[in-house]
Amino acid sequence: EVGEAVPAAQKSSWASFLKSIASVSGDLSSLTAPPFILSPISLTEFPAYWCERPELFAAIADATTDEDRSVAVLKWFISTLKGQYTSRNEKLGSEKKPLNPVLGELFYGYWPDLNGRGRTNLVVEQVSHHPPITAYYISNASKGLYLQGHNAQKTSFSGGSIIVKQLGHATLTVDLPNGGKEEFLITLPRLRIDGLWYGSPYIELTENSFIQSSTGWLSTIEYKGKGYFSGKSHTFKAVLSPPGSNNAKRTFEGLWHLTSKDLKSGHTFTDVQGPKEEVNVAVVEEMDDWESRKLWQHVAKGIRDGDFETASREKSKIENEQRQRRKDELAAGTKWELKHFEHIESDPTYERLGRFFKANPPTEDTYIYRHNGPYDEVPVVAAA
Ligand code: CLR
Repeated sequence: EVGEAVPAAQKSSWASFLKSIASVSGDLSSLTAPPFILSPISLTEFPAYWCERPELFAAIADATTDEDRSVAVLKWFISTLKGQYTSRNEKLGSEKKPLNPVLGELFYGYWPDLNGRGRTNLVVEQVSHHPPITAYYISNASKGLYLQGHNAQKTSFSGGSIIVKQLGHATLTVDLPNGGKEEFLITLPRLRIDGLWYGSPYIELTENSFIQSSTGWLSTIEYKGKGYFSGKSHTFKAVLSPPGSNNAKRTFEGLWHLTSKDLKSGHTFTDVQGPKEEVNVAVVEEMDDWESRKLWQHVAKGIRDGDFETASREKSKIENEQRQRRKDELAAGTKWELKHFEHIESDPTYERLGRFFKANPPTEDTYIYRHNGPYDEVPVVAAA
């Protein structure tokens, strides 16, 4: 029988949802799911997971050698995985179906300057609705750190699990003390969503992802889950190789949701058991109408209160308004303008750095930040 974690009244609806996933491959965002699996949080909030340990992000700027900088980037990256991939289980009881952002939806936030780590700002914009694509920019200007990325997903169904191929990538630019810049290309792991049959989905990461520095240092991260051969869930092994070589100079291994070790020294590499810092956002009353938590507030309240009639009525309002907008644009021959990002067909950083490790695909598009977010300082014009 389906779903020990599924409320009795929703079992048949969960079964048909699973069937529809199996047949509709590609984009799950528009499938109707039973209420128990709905999350009140929009996908535009997800880029905040990149910076919930702001001191690890800031620490990238303190590294003094190319090798150490690549190690610091890897350490920060691995330390984000717990938040990215297990936090809904902790907060909401299982992985859930996030709200599907509307075109132009925004999410702004920041982490304050504490203990000399500098302030980190976040700007997110939904740059496509169909297929859903989310662009983001995270910057700590006082440390000279700029992360730009976008993500989309291609889903399929296999062996009772949802397989999610992440499309998109991130680039991290680091201002160096000598006035130069170092760039990192960050690719994203593949996800498998297990536990569907029982109605308690959770994510396992699979295959590889890469972090390629413009200095030539490359981190190759391999992900494994609970396997046939005594493997534990959320296992990773990362190998750091120097410019022009495939040989491991450093190896890091462990569980990305708990701790890992630097195999050379035997010291702890990552430890994410301590608390993380959620992003700070404005109060809803002061938000722009397009900001996620304001836009979805009534839907989210309905979901949280278990009032799914209100949730679905409010959701329809938003969707109808969007449909009308698209019709009006078509009639007027205009098109929706992105607010904070500019789309370009091929990302030169991706192509240049991707060549080092034969990135697949060899080119990708990107969204360039316009530096016009609410927390970007107005440049000071020097007095004459
Ligand atoms: C978005 C980008 C983040 C990491 C991340 C984590 C969870 C992923 C999400 C991404 C994309 C949407 C996602 C979600 C888990 C479940 C959800 C794949 C990659 C799908 C659309 C919902 C499936 C529905 C079942 C839970 C029933 O950096």
